[in-house]
Amino acid sequence: TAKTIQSALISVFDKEGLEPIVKKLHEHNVTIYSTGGTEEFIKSFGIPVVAVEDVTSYPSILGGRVKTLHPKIFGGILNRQDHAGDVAQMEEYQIPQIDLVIVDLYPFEKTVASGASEADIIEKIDIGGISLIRAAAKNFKDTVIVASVNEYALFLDMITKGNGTTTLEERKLLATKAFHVSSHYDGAIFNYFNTDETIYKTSIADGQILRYGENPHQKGFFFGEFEKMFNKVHGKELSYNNLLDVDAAVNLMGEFKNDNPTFAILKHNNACGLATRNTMKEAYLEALAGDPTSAFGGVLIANGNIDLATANEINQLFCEVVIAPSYDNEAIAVLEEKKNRIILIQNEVALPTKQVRTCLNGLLIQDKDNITDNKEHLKVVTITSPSEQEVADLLFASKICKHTKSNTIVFAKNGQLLASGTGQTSRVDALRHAVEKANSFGFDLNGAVMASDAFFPFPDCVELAKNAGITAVIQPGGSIKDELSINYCNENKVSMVFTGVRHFKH
Ligand code: 93A
Repeated sequence: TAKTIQSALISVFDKEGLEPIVKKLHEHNVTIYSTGGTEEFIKSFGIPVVAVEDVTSYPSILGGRVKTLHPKIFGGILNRQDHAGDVAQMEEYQIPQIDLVIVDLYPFEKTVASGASEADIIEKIDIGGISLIRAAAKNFKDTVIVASVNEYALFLDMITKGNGTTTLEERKLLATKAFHVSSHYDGAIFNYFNTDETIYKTSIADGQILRYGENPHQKGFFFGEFEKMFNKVHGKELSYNNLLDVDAAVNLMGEFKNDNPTFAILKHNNACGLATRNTMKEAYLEALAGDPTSAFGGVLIANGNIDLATANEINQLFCEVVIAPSYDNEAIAVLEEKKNRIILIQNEVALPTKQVRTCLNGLLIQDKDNITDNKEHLKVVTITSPSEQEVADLLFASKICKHTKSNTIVFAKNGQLLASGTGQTSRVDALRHAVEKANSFGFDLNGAVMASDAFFPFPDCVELAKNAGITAVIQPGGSIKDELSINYCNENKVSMVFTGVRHFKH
């Protein structure tokens, strides 16, 4: 697949860095075709160059708007060398082969940034150059494309190594980079033109204008395929905040997919109630008991079918959204009694494995936290080991902890979330908050377990927990002062397990 470069079309706005390339091409006896300014530049090194006008028998017209846009040029780039028809037509129309295209586009973004007039900006929309790039990249089997100054070094390296030839893999790599250049270029043009969100909407399939963003004075959009994930059976339009809560709910409930009937109530993206029971109704009632105050206006999610008995209970609560994989018909009829209540049937659809958010003037992208703590992760670090029920509760609490805003402390007992401290700037505050909450709703924390999303830097957390009645603790471990927390637990008959996995969520 190694191909020798015998001819090149060079048309660059920025001439910098071109000299070593043309010299190298000349060494390999490459015929060079070029446009006005670039032609002059190459000539200045005493290297022979053929003007594009001499190939097309056409001058550059319309003030340079049409220079390379001609079948003799595009034919030379796009012809398939293993295609008999193409080969015959190249002969018939006297089209010269072009093996290599080097382009540096009109500097559109720079011109916009300079505050130039609209007319000047429009003139900097490159048409011929972008077409040369796309044509050569499309025909990477036969043609080499160098679409930006940034690829000069890579390209020089390739032809030096290949002694004037390139491999198919190299050409495909350059084509990939070329399409990156062309898509970025058109994106920049779109961004310049787009000042109205309605254009934005119609330009991206399935984009949706939300009533507003997080607050009424903020505009908001959702880009995604909501209908793939859910059948909306009833209720008002989902808001920006609803969508965020639904996202949190679905991710959280994903941890309990294969468990007994489990029900969760979320507020502000955190679980304020969650329980696993033998029936969905019991699970709902025990989730509600976790924090009946916060449940008002919450987002509800079940890991299984919602039956009539459960729906009758839910119906007594004012809630924004109910999500379940299925409902009995009578249950839907009951839930529909509230006009605005959003009822969603959740389909089995895989969620993205990456997470994206804006950061400064760019984006942060990361893998999702896809580790669920299980029995095999647990390393008992204390003299006493947790009982079987405690182990089950520790893993249960850890799943909730993973989906709660850091710093977080979660208390659980017998498959029920008793309280959590969420989104605090100190872990001790999260713990104090959780104790206070549990007490205020009448929970006895004796024999309950505690999960922490990250390690304890000091032994104060285990001490406060023990005093509140906690008998078993799950945490990642890894603090230089772990020993102090372990010693305290040993002296006070609290058992503790390390997972080695931190679950920050910011
Ligand atoms: O105005 S264009 O869109 N029309 C064309 O046919 C065309 N062909 C190449 N601009 C065109 N180019 C661009 O000219 C190249 O992308 C490059 O930026 C520039 C090089 O012009 P010169 O060699 O005259 O300096």
